Amino acid sequence: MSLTLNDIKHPKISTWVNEMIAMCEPDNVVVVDGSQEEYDALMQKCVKAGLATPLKKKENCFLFRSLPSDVARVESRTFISSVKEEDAGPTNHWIDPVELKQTMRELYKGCMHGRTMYVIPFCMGPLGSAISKNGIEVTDSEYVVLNMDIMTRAGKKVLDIFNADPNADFVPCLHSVGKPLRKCESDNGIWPCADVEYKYISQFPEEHLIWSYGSGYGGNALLGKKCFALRIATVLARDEGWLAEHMLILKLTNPKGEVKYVTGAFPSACGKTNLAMLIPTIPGWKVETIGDDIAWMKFGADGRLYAINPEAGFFGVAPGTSAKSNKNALISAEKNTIYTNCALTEDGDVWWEGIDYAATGKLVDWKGKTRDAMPNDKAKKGEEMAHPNARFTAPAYQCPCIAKEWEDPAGVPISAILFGGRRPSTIPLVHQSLSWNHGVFLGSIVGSEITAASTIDASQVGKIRRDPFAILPFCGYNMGDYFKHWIEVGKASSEDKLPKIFYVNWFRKDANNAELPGGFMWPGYGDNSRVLAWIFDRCNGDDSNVVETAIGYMPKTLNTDGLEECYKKTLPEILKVDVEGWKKELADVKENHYPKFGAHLPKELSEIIDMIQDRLNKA
Ligand code: GTP
Ligand code: SPV
Ligand code: MN
Repeated sequence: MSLTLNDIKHPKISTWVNEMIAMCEPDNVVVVDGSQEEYDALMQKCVKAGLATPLKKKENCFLFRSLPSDVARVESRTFISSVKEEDAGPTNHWIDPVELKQTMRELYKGCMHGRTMYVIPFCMGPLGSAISKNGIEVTDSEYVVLNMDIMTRAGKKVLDIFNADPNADFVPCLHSVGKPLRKCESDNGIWPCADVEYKYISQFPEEHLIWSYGSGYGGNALLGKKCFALRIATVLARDEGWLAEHMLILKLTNPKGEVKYVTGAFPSACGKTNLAMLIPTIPGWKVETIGDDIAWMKFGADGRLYAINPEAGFFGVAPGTSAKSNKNALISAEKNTIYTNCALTEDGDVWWEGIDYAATGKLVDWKGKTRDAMPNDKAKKGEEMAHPNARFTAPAYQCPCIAKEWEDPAGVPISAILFGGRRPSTIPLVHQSLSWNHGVFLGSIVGSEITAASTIDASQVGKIRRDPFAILPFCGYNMGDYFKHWIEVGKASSEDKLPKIFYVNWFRKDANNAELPGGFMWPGYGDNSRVLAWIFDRCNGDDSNVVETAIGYMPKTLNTDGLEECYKKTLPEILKVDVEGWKKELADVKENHYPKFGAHLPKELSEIIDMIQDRLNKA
């Protein structure tokens, strides 16, 4: 039943695909139909090639192992190739598009020898939504096809949309693992990719075009995700007056049954999936999931922002995921799931650090080495059984707390936007902005410890870097202009209709307090519901539990019923304004962060910083 090139009736797509075939010279071409039979056959091809291991313990689940040089996004090899360097801005890597295309064409020439080219018609967002957008990914990786099947709406149903309308827009996405095979050569069980210096993850913002070469992993290769839904979509959003964001979307229901929708931008591996699937520790409250990584938000006729999740699955961080921390994620990934770079147990299950039970006997680690399981998961950095950025790819519909409206083409109206990151000091547990522009300021100064999701260089992990709006590696244009766009969005509606903006920090540390697991002053996870409850009430205009401080609105206290004693002791400290810390923070923003943006920095943000500095001086 599989589709061929003749099934594509959209002239521009046919022309583009034929050009890619002429350049990449694949042995075969298949148009992906998105059926279960096709998925199963491709998976069997991977198993036969030694690239995938079926998991005896989990229905229709498979484990892949990548190479150590291909375990995460490679930001140093990611390019925003706009015509003018200034349009890429100070935070992106830039190469002139003519030059970059010339370099990459050389690499792409014949790069699919010995391989099949898969043409994947896919839709980001619910089919038929006015907010959704379509793309075509051409790839020589079966792993990519399988992941795209889970992460996007892919196949015939999207091809039908293109075939019905020869003018239907699409974002062309070219991907190759960059490992052509000689005659009779095969991958021989080794994850195909190119050496780091030949990897290129390139976005051409003016053409809405993506070219990716040399990596098969995650956001480098599943081009609907970070490349399209963020780097290209931020450009589309700027031009069309909406927001494309690195944000989870959750549905929050209070004990009275009232509902509010919340989005949250935290940098990679800083808790979006966990918050989106949280099980509240306070009675009567409920969290359901709309999305765990990306939100597209557009104004409705009523002046409110409506969000959709452009994705159809979760590409979630495995380590740290346990029945205690995120049971809903584990259940989502019980069947029909692809695991990458996890450890394999003797009885055919996956294991990772932080799964919260000891493995017994032998484990095959993510590098394929058989080792004795350790009694606990205290592996030294670099010697983990599962790679710190090991992932599961699971269909969203399998999530036990998926909201019934998660595929509503109209999206859900957003009441609150959260920003956050891993900040061991200074930033309190929660504070609310005094205005929209103050909220934009908070987004612009987001900082976090570097995690394994954003680097293949383990020595960088733990250092703090600014990651404005958690979108630093995903913004398709000048970040200063992106700040300006957020200010403009605020002008397009009124404060009462715009979402309220909050800054949260689950990661305050006190290294000297031996009582605290991991040194964290807040338990996080399900207990974050205590913070969400305050945010919910603030969105209802509840002024009964609030103090106006120098840095914004803060709770006097939170619901602490059932909170562990040690955290009752740390709570007052993390609900305080650290005046001296904030003075240093703002000085750092003024001296080291904002100057990068030069004339692109909106004056509104400089005004906010002066205002907060003034308030701190009086505090
Ligand atoms: P990406 O998929 O890379 O964008 O990551 P994410 O933002 O979805 O992060 P995720 O929810 O997967 O969490 C990553 C890591 O942070 C996991 O190891 C979690 O266990 C840990 N984590 C999540 N929430 C909390 C929290 O509230 N407190 C603490 N201490 N750790 C957390
Ligand atoms: C992230 O790094 O923010 C991810 C994983 O969500 S990836 O899809 O690889 O970008
Ligand atoms: Mn992410």
